Amino acid sequence: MSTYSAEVKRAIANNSPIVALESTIISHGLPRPKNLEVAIEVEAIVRANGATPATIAMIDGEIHIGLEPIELERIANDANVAKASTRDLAIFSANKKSAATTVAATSHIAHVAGISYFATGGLGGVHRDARDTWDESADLAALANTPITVVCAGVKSILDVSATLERLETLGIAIVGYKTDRFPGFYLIDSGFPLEHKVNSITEIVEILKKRNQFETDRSALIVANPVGTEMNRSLHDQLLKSGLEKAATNNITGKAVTPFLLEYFHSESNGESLNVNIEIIKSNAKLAAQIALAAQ
Ligand code: PSU
Ligand code: MN
Repeated sequence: MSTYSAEVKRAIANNSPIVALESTIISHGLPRPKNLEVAIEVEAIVRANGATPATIAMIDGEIHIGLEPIELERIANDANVAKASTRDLAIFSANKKSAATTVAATSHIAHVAGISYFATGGLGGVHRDARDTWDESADLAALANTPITVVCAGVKSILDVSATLERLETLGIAIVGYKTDRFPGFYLIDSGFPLEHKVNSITEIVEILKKRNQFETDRSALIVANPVGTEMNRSLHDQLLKSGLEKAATNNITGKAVTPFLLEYFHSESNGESLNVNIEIIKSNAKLAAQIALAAQ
Protein backbone atom coordinates (compact mmCIF):
# COMPACT_ATOMS: atom_id res chain seq x y z
CA MET A 1 0.00 0.00 0.00
CA SER A 2 2.74 2.44 0.89
CA THR A 3 6.08 3.08 -0.76
CA TYR A 4 9.17 2.91 1.44
CA SER A 5 12.48 4.64 0.77
CA ALA A 6 15.45 2.29 0.29
CA GLU A 7 16.89 3.49 3.59
CA VAL A 8 13.68 2.88 5.57
CA LYS A 9 13.24 -0.55 3.95
CA ARG A 10 16.73 -1.45 5.14
CA ALA A 11 16.06 -0.17 8.65
CA ILE A 12 12.86 -2.24 8.89
CA ALA A 13 14.68 -5.37 7.65
CA ASN A 14 17.45 -4.83 10.20
CA ASN A 15 15.02 -3.94 12.96
CA SER A 16 16.95 -0.74 13.60
CA PRO A 17 15.49 2.45 15.10
CA ILE A 18 13.39 4.73 12.88
CA VAL A 19 12.15 8.28 13.49
CA ALA A 20 9.15 9.60 11.56
CA LEU A 21 9.29 13.22 10.39
CA GLU A 22 6.33 15.22 9.15
CA SER A 23 6.26 17.10 5.87
CA THR A 24 3.79 19.96 6.52
CA ILE A 25 6.63 21.76 8.28
CA ILE A 26 8.53 21.56 4.99
CA SER A 27 5.73 22.56 2.60
CA HIS A 28 3.66 24.95 4.74
CA GLY A 29 5.74 25.80 7.82
CA LEU A 30 9.06 27.07 6.48
CA PRO A 31 9.79 29.41 3.55
CA ARG A 32 11.55 28.29 0.36
CA PRO A 33 14.46 27.69 -0.19
CA LYS A 34 15.32 27.29 3.51
CA ASN A 35 12.70 24.53 3.88
CA LEU A 36 14.56 21.99 1.72
CA GLU A 37 17.86 22.79 3.37
CA VAL A 38 16.33 22.21 6.82
CA ALA A 39 14.55 19.01 5.74
CA ILE A 40 17.87 17.58 4.55
CA GLU A 41 19.72 18.68 7.69
CA VAL A 42 17.06 17.27 10.00
CA GLU A 43 17.31 13.86 8.31
CA ALA A 44 21.11 14.03 8.70
CA ILE A 45 20.72 14.76 12.43
CA VAL A 46 18.53 11.68 12.88
CA ARG A 47 21.19 9.55 11.12
CA ALA A 48 24.04 11.08 13.12
CA ASN A 49 22.20 10.06 16.29
CA GLY A 50 21.86 6.43 15.31
CA ALA A 51 18.38 6.23 13.76
CA THR A 52 16.89 6.23 10.27
CA PRO A 53 14.73 9.20 9.21
CA ALA A 54 11.35 8.47 7.63
CA THR A 55 9.92 11.70 6.27
CA ILE A 56 6.28 11.00 5.44
CA ALA A 57 4.25 12.53 2.60
CA MET A 58 1.81 11.67 -0.21
CA ILE A 59 3.15 11.85 -3.75
CA ASP A 60 0.78 11.47 -6.70
CA GLY A 61 -1.67 9.63 -4.48
CA GLU A 62 0.89 7.23 -2.94
CA ILE A 63 1.86 7.32 0.72
CA HIS A 64 5.63 7.51 1.03
CA ILE A 65 7.43 6.45 4.19
CA GLY A 66 10.88 7.92 3.78
CA LEU A 67 11.47 10.20 0.81
CA GLU A 68 14.19 9.86 -1.81
CA PRO A 69 16.06 13.17 -2.41
CA ILE A 70 14.02 14.01 -5.51
CA GLU A 71 10.75 13.41 -3.62
CA LEU A 72 11.85 15.59 -0.70
CA GLU A 73 12.65 18.31 -3.22
CA ARG A 74 9.18 18.01 -4.72
CA ILE A 75 7.47 18.42 -1.33
CA ALA A 76 9.66 21.44 -0.58
CA ASN A 77 9.37 23.20 -3.95
CA ASP A 78 6.00 22.34 -5.49
CA ALA A 79 3.49 25.02 -4.49
CA ASN A 80 0.61 22.67 -5.40
CA VAL A 81 1.41 20.28 -2.57
CA ALA A 82 -1.66 20.23 -0.30
CA LYS A 83 -1.79 19.96 3.51
CA ALA A 84 -3.22 16.59 4.52
CA SER A 85 -4.69 15.71 7.87
CA THR A 86 -5.71 12.11 8.54
CA ARG A 87 -9.19 12.50 7.07
CA ASP A 88 -7.81 13.86 3.79
CA LEU A 89 -5.47 10.94 3.03
CA ALA A 90 -7.88 8.63 1.22
CA ILE A 91 -9.52 11.47 -0.69
CA PHE A 92 -6.23 12.95 -1.90
CA SER A 93 -5.00 9.47 -2.76
CA ALA A 94 -8.08 8.66 -4.85
CA ASN A 95 -7.43 11.89 -6.74
CA LYS A 96 -3.71 11.10 -7.21
CA LYS A 97 -2.78 14.33 -5.40
CA SER A 98 0.47 15.21 -3.67
CA ALA A 99 0.21 16.36 -0.09
CA ALA A 100 2.34 17.02 2.94
CA THR A 101 1.19 15.33 6.13
CA THR A 102 0.42 17.11 9.42
CA VAL A 103 1.23 15.77 12.87
CA ALA A 104 -2.13 13.96 12.84
CA ALA A 105 -1.65 12.28 9.44
CA THR A 106 2.05 11.56 10.01
CA SER A 107 1.37 9.89 13.38
CA HIS A 108 -1.31 7.73 11.83
CA ILE A 109 0.84 6.61 8.90
CA ALA A 110 3.89 6.04 11.12
CA HIS A 111 1.89 3.89 13.52
CA VAL A 112 0.42 1.76 10.74
CA ALA A 113 3.98 1.26 9.43
CA GLY A 114 5.17 0.18 12.90
CA ILE A 115 7.20 3.33 13.59
CA SER A 116 6.95 4.42 17.23
CA TYR A 117 8.93 7.68 17.40
CA PHE A 118 8.16 10.98 15.75
CA ALA A 119 9.80 14.40 15.83
CA THR A 120 8.06 17.64 14.94
CA GLY A 121 8.23 21.36 15.81
CA GLY A 122 5.14 22.29 17.74
CA LEU A 123 1.80 20.47 17.89
CA GLY A 124 -1.48 21.92 16.77
CA GLY A 125 -4.08 22.58 19.45
CA VAL A 126 -6.95 24.80 20.49
CA HIS A 127 -6.94 28.18 18.74
CA ARG A 128 -7.41 31.38 20.76
CA ASP A 129 -10.79 32.17 19.29
CA ALA A 130 -12.01 28.58 19.58
CA ARG A 131 -15.06 29.59 21.63
CA ASP A 132 -16.41 31.21 18.46
CA THR A 133 -14.68 29.28 15.68
CA TRP A 134 -14.41 25.81 17.26
CA ASP A 135 -10.94 25.67 15.69
CA GLU A 136 -9.12 22.82 17.37
CA SER A 137 -6.36 20.99 15.49
CA ALA A 138 -7.04 17.42 14.42
CA ASP A 139 -3.60 16.73 15.93
CA LEU A 140 -5.25 16.37 19.35
CA ALA A 141 -7.85 13.80 18.31
CA ALA A 142 -5.21 11.86 16.38
CA LEU A 143 -2.77 11.76 19.29
CA ALA A 144 -5.57 10.56 21.57
CA ASN A 145 -5.91 7.45 19.41
CA THR A 146 -2.40 6.78 18.17
CA PRO A 147 0.30 4.87 20.07
CA ILE A 148 3.36 6.97 19.30
CA THR A 149 6.01 9.01 21.12
CA VAL A 150 6.10 12.58 19.80
CA VAL A 151 8.98 14.92 20.56
CA CYS A 152 7.94 18.56 20.21
CA ALA A 153 8.51 22.01 21.73
CA GLY A 154 5.01 22.03 23.18
CA VAL A 155 2.21 23.47 21.10
CA LYS A 156 2.52 26.50 18.86
CA SER A 157 2.41 29.73 20.86
CA ILE A 158 -0.19 31.13 18.47
CA LEU A 159 -2.69 28.85 20.25
CA ASP A 160 -4.67 28.98 23.47
CA VAL A 161 -2.10 27.00 25.44
CA SER A 162 -4.13 26.65 28.60
CA ALA A 163 -7.17 25.29 26.72
CA THR A 164 -4.90 22.94 24.76
CA LEU A 165 -3.40 21.56 27.98
CA GLU A 166 -6.92 20.92 29.30
CA ARG A 167 -7.87 19.10 26.09
CA LEU A 168 -4.69 17.00 26.26
CA GLU A 169 -5.70 15.96 29.77
CA THR A 170 -9.26 15.12 28.73
CA LEU A 171 -8.02 13.07 25.79
CA GLY A 172 -5.64 11.09 28.01
CA ILE A 173 -2.50 12.20 26.18
CA ALA A 174 0.49 11.99 28.54
CA ILE A 175 3.12 14.75 28.64
CA VAL A 176 6.58 14.72 30.15
CA GLY A 177 8.88 17.73 30.17
CA TYR A 178 12.41 16.86 29.08
CA LYS A 179 14.61 18.41 31.78
CA THR A 180 11.88 20.93 32.53
CA ASP A 181 8.76 21.24 34.67
CA ARG A 182 7.39 24.05 32.51
CA PHE A 183 5.35 23.43 29.37
CA PRO A 184 7.47 24.83 26.49
CA GLY A 185 5.94 27.58 24.35
CA PHE A 186 7.34 26.68 20.92
CA TYR A 187 9.23 29.95 20.12
CA LEU A 188 9.49 30.47 23.89
CA ILE A 189 11.18 28.23 26.47
CA ASP A 190 8.26 28.53 28.88
CA SER A 191 4.63 28.93 27.82
CA GLY A 192 3.75 30.16 31.29
CA PHE A 193 2.12 26.87 32.31
CA PRO A 194 3.56 24.18 34.58
CA LEU A 195 3.94 20.48 33.82
CA GLU A 196 3.27 17.81 36.39
CA HIS A 197 5.92 15.42 35.09
CA LYS A 198 9.58 16.11 34.44
CA VAL A 199 12.10 13.57 33.14
CA ASN A 200 15.81 14.12 33.52
CA SER A 201 17.14 11.48 31.15
CA ILE A 202 16.42 9.33 28.13
CA THR A 203 16.66 6.24 30.35
CA GLU A 204 13.71 7.59 32.32
CA ILE A 205 11.68 8.00 29.13
CA VAL A 206 12.46 4.42 28.09
CA GLU A 207 11.34 3.20 31.52
CA ILE A 208 8.05 5.11 31.16
CA LEU A 209 7.53 3.59 27.68
CA LYS A 210 7.95 0.08 29.10
CA LYS A 211 5.40 0.77 31.84
CA ARG A 212 2.94 2.28 29.36
CA ASN A 213 3.18 -0.92 27.39
CA GLN A 214 2.68 -3.13 30.46
CA PHE A 215 -0.29 -1.08 31.66
CA GLU A 216 -1.76 -0.83 28.15
CA THR A 217 -1.88 2.95 28.52
CA ASP A 218 0.11 3.25 25.31
CA ARG A 219 -2.87 3.46 22.99
CA SER A 220 -2.60 7.23 22.99
CA ALA A 221 0.51 9.29 22.36
CA LEU A 222 3.25 10.22 24.80
CA ILE A 223 4.38 13.81 24.30
CA VAL A 224 7.99 14.54 25.16
CA ALA A 225 8.06 18.31 25.54
CA ASN A 226 11.52 19.60 24.70
CA PRO A 227 12.06 23.36 25.08
CA VAL A 228 14.20 25.20 22.54
CA GLY A 229 17.71 26.20 23.71
CA THR A 230 17.56 29.89 22.80
CA GLU A 231 14.15 31.51 22.63
CA MET A 232 12.79 34.32 20.53
CA ASN A 233 12.74 37.86 21.94
CA ARG A 234 9.65 37.82 24.16
CA SER A 235 8.34 41.31 23.56
CA LEU A 236 8.75 40.90 19.80
CA HIS A 237 6.95 37.56 20.09
CA ASP A 238 4.01 39.03 21.99
CA GLN A 239 3.79 42.00 19.64
CA LEU A 240 3.76 39.80 16.51
CA LEU A 241 1.26 37.44 18.02
CA LYS A 242 -1.15 40.31 18.62
CA SER A 243 -0.72 41.88 15.19
CA GLY A 244 -0.68 38.48 13.42
CA LEU A 245 -3.96 37.38 14.99
CA GLU A 246 -5.52 40.71 14.03
CA LYS A 247 -4.28 40.38 10.45
CA ALA A 248 -5.58 36.80 10.19
CA ALA A 249 -8.99 38.02 11.36
CA THR A 250 -9.16 41.00 8.96
CA ASN A 251 -8.03 38.81 6.05
CA ASN A 252 -10.65 36.18 6.93
CA ILE A 253 -8.07 33.42 7.20
CA THR A 254 -9.83 30.28 8.44
CA GLY A 255 -9.51 26.51 8.67
CA LYS A 256 -6.27 24.81 7.73
CA ALA A 257 -4.82 28.08 6.37
CA VAL A 258 -4.62 29.70 9.83
CA THR A 259 -1.47 27.97 11.11
CA PRO A 260 0.62 28.45 7.91
CA PHE A 261 -0.54 32.09 7.74
CA LEU A 262 0.55 32.91 11.29
CA LEU A 263 3.88 31.08 11.01
CA GLU A 264 4.68 32.92 7.77
CA TYR A 265 3.65 36.23 9.39
CA PHE A 266 6.05 35.60 12.28
CA HIS A 267 8.91 34.61 9.99
CA SER A 268 8.63 37.63 7.71
CA GLU A 269 7.82 40.24 10.39
CA SER A 270 10.61 39.13 12.74
CA ASN A 271 13.17 39.29 9.92
CA GLY A 272 13.89 35.62 10.26
CA GLU A 273 14.33 35.55 14.05
CA SER A 274 11.33 33.27 14.59
CA LEU A 275 12.44 31.21 11.59
CA ASN A 276 15.84 30.54 13.15
CA VAL A 277 14.19 29.53 16.41
CA ASN A 278 11.74 27.28 14.51
CA ILE A 279 14.66 25.56 12.75
CA GLU A 280 16.50 25.05 16.05
CA ILE A 281 13.34 23.51 17.50
CA ILE A 282 13.00 20.97 14.70
CA LYS A 283 16.68 20.03 14.81
CA SER A 284 16.82 19.58 18.56
CA ASN A 285 13.61 17.51 18.55
CA ALA A 286 14.94 15.29 15.75
CA LYS A 287 18.06 14.64 17.79
CA LEU A 288 16.17 13.78 20.96
CA ALA A 289 13.71 11.52 19.10
CA ALA A 290 16.60 9.62 17.51
CA GLN A 291 18.28 9.19 20.89
CA ILE A 292 15.05 7.87 22.42
CA ALA A 293 14.44 5.50 19.48
CA LEU A 294 17.98 4.14 19.81
CA ALA A 295 17.83 3.77 23.59
CA ALA A 296 14.45 2.00 23.43
CA GLN A 297 15.74 -0.71 21.04
N1 PSU B 1 5.04 22.72 13.74
C1 PSU B 1 5.86 23.58 13.07
N2 PSU B 1 5.46 23.99 11.83
C2 PSU B 1 4.29 23.54 11.25
C3 PSU B 1 3.45 22.62 11.96
C4 PSU B 1 3.89 22.26 13.20
O1 PSU B 1 6.92 23.96 13.57
O2 PSU B 1 4.01 23.89 10.10
C5 PSU B 1 2.20 22.05 11.31
C6 PSU B 1 2.09 20.58 11.74
O3 PSU B 1 2.01 19.80 10.57
C7 PSU B 1 0.79 20.51 12.53
C8 PSU B 1 0.01 21.55 11.82
O4 PSU B 1 0.20 19.26 12.50
O5 PSU B 1 0.97 22.62 11.68
C9 PSU B 1 -1.23 21.95 12.57
O6 PSU B 1 -2.11 22.59 11.70
P1 PSU B 1 -3.60 22.88 12.18
O7 PSU B 1 -3.46 23.90 13.27
O8 PSU B 1 -4.29 23.44 10.95
O9 PSU B 1 -4.17 21.59 12.63
MN1 MN C 1 -7.64 24.20 12.52
